[in-house]
Amino acid sequence: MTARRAVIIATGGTIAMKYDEEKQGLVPACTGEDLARAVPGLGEVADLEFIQITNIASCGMTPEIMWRLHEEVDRVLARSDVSGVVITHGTDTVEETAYFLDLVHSSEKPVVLTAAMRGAGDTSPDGPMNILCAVKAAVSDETRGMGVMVCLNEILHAAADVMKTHAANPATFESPWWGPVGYVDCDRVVIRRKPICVKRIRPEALGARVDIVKAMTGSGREYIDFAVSQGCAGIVVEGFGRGNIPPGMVPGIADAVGRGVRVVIVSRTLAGRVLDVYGYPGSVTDTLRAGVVMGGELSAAKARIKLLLALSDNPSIGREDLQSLFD
Ligand code: DAS
Repeated sequence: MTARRAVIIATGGTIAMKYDEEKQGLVPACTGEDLARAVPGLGEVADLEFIQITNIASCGMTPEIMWRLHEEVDRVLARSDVSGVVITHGTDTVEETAYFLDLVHSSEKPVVLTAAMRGAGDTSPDGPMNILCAVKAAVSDETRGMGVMVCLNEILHAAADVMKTHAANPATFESPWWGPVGYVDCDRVVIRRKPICVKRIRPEALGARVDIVKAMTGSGREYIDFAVSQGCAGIVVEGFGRGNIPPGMVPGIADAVGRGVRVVIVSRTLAGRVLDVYGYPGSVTDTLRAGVVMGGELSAAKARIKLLLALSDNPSIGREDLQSLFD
């Protein structure tokens, strides 16, 4: 049988970092190829190719780099000799890049993002096992049609659900309320559920600015006005509970919508839908009157990615069409 082929696209992250005396901390030090070559047995799982897109901490990730990744992924997955793609990334923002790539994904072949909480030179680094599992998942028949996933700690998460939940512990990634989609065992990849209702958005280029404004107790309209003044085409407002916000923010939202800015409300809770169950000032009933779209179960970071792609695809998308994308 011909060996399976995976392409590893490296972007940086702690997985590729080592301690630097001069800088007094972990800094990028290894390429994707360096990392893969140090994983025992990886060559028996698949033939590998390497692309180094960046070597940055993922706090420096941008939508533009995500777009470049998307173009590389499309190009690589169009090849008949490639079974899947692995992307190495920092853990801080991997859930955003994964979600971006999932929304624009168009192949039956999987993309698996992996990362590490410990540096490549640390005692007991988690990177090597994570890379091994990610490559196994990327070339497995079981993951065809699963879209984009994140794999750490032998666990596979759907891009839409995964979240970094702990600042330091290697068991940081969870899919709150829904759980993982599967796991990578020694002998095979086990899939327990498949993502459903993924609405894909494939703009021809990125062309919109979308910012997040977080509601605070006592917030007024200032940060909404600021986002509008910066030329945002969309704003994601992270509210409380069912999506309720301080009443003082609502006039700013109504004015923003009046100027053609799309405003999506999400919740700072880990799970559950934004909904118009209350009738008081600042409730979703109130902000719906002001013209917002309800962001469903998405985190602010992921809703921002979705709104960015939707507005890039169609800058004049109607409110109803936008709402149906978030439903
Ligand atoms: N250094 C951080 C990052 O690049 C954290 C990590 O990768 O674990 O996101």
